Amino acid sequence: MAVDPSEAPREETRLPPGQYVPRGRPVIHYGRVPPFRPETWDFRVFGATADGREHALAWPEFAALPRETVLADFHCVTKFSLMGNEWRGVPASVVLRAFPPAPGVRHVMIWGEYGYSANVRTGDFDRALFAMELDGKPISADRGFPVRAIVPHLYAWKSVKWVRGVEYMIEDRRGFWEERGYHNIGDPWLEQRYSYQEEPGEGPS
Ligand SMILES: Nc1nc2c(c(=O)[nH]1)N[C@H]1C(S)=C(S)[C@@H](COP(=O)(O)O)O[C@H]1N2
Ligand SMILES: [Mo]
Repeated sequence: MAVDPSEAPREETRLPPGQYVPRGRPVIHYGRVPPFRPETWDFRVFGATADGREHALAWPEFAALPRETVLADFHCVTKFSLMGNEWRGVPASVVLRAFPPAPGVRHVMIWGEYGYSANVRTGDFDRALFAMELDGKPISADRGFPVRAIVPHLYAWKSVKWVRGVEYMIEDRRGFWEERGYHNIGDPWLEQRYSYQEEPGEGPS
């Protein structure tokens, strides 16, 4: 499926409050870029699965899942935005259908290498993509090769690079940056940047 960027609304109207378009295309993450070892790489689906079991997909199995293309902007909470990225990969909805969560699951923890994590509500997860390509090429190592999550409608710290799996959760729990003072939901259009802005019910108690 090809995406025509000229059909998207203009950049100015796509910029959430407080964000700017930087020169260049910043790369940022906490810690080091992990190596990719296809023989040992797997994608785990665990926690409250419908069948009560943990599932693991080896690299060839994950890479064979159906892919889609998504044109999405990318908003870092430090206020830069990367506009008009064409991501291609496995929709999270494909993972949800292949390995359904148990009834009662309302949250998903997306796990990356080295224990990086981000929590999202299942409704937000359903709109995410496990991207393997950016603008027609495999994602570069520093942007998350071989697989990164893209949660296009939430701040970019939720878009976990070097993804290794998802955990279905009945109770909400904070991920890496959410534990360190960032908003549990992180909607850039509502400027949900910090945990002190959370309304009752928006975060785990
Ligand atoms: N595994 C992992 N993923 C991560 C991060 C990280 O530190 N580790 N940083 C997040 C943050 S804060 C941002 S803004 C984006 C940056 O993505 P980019 O380097 O492709 O611009 O990655 C997100 N994904
Ligand atoms: Mo960020």
